[in-house]
Amino acid sequence: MTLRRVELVRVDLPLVRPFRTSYGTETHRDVLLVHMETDDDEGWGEVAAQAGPFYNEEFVDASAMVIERFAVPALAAADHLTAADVGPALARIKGYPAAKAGLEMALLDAELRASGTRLADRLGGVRDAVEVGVSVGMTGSVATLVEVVAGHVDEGYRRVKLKIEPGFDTEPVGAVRDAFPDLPLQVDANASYGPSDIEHLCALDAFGLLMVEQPFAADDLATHAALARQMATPVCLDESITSARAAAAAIDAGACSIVNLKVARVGGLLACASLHDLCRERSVPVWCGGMLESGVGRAANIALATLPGFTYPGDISATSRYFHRDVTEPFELTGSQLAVPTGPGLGVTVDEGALAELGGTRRDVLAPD
Ligand code: NPG
Repeated sequence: MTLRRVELVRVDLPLVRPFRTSYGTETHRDVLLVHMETDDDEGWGEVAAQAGPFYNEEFVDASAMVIERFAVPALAAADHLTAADVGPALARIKGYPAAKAGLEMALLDAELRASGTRLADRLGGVRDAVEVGVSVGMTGSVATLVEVVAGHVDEGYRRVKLKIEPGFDTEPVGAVRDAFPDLPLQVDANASYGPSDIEHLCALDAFGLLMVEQPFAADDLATHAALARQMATPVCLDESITSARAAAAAIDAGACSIVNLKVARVGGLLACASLHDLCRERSVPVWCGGMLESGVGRAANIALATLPGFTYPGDISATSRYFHRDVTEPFELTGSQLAVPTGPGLGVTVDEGALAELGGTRRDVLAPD
C-alpha cells in the first residue's frame, strides 16, 4: 500500500464519572485518532496515550508531535507498506508505544477493509463475543464505592477491578467483598506501593481476589517476585510489560503469573498478538487492559481479546460506562459480554457528524499530492 493522507483528529470526550487512580483523576478523555488514506482504502486508529505523562512517559501532545515529525515521514518513505512493516519501520523511534500502535491500527484497518477481513480473524481470534469486566476508580468514601460497584453488577458486569493505593486498600476491598461475597474481584495498584508494603499487601489474600495488578514500580521485578513468593493471590503485571523481552524477563524472574496486555503500552496489536503467543507457550494467562479508549480503540481491544490465551475478562466495558456520546456506534453489553463487530477491519464507523458536534479538530500530517 502507499500512504496518500494521514490526518490527526483530536476530540475531548467528557467521562460519565471521574476516574481516580493513584496517577490522578481523569474527568475527560483527550482522544487522538489517526485517519489514513491509502491507495486501496481508508482506516482509523487510536493513540491511547494519557493527557499527562503519569501512567508512563508518553502523553497525547508528545505522541501527536512524534507522529508528525518522525513517524509519518518514516512510513511515507517506505515503498510497499503493510501493517506488519509499521513496527520495524518505527523501531528507531524510542518509546511512544501508543503513537506507534495508533498508526499500525489505522493501516491494519485500511488493509483489512480492502480485503474484507475482520481484525479478529487477522489476529487469530477464536470467539465472536468476549467476556468483559469493569474497572472502578477510587472514591471519596467506602459507601460510595460499594454503591458504584452495585450499579455495575446490576448492569451485568460479572468481574470488577478496584483501584487501590496505600490508605485505600483493605477497608474498601473488604467492604466490596462483604457486599458481594461471590463476585470475581481483582485489584490494581498502578505501581503505588514499595518494598516495605509486602506484608501489608498479603492481607489482601483474605478477600479471595483473582489477582493483584502492578503493586510496585514498573522496573522493580525483584519486589514483585518477592511478593509473588509470599502472597497466595496471583500477581499480574501491566506497566512492567513493555515488550516481549520484558515479558520473558518478568516470567523468568517469577514476578508475575498473569499478564495484562495493552495495545497502547506495547506498541501495537501485532506486538500484543506476539506477546500473547509468548505467554501462551509459557502457560501464562493474559487479559486485555484498557486506557479509557473511544470506540475506535475499544473495537481493537475486543478483537484482540478473542485470541485463545485471553482467559480472564478484559477491562473493556460498554460505551455507557465511559461516555455519554462516543465517536463510533456504542458498544452494549449482552449479559457480561461484548460482541465482536462483524464488519471488516475494526468493524466500526467513525461518525463524522459526532466528531464535528463534539468539537473535534483535524490536521493533515501527510497531505495528498
Ligand atoms: O476500562 O479502559 C478502561 C479503564 C481500565 O483501569 C483501567 N485502566 O492502569 O489499567 C490501568 C487503568 C488506567 C487508565 C490508568 C487510564 C491510568 C489512566
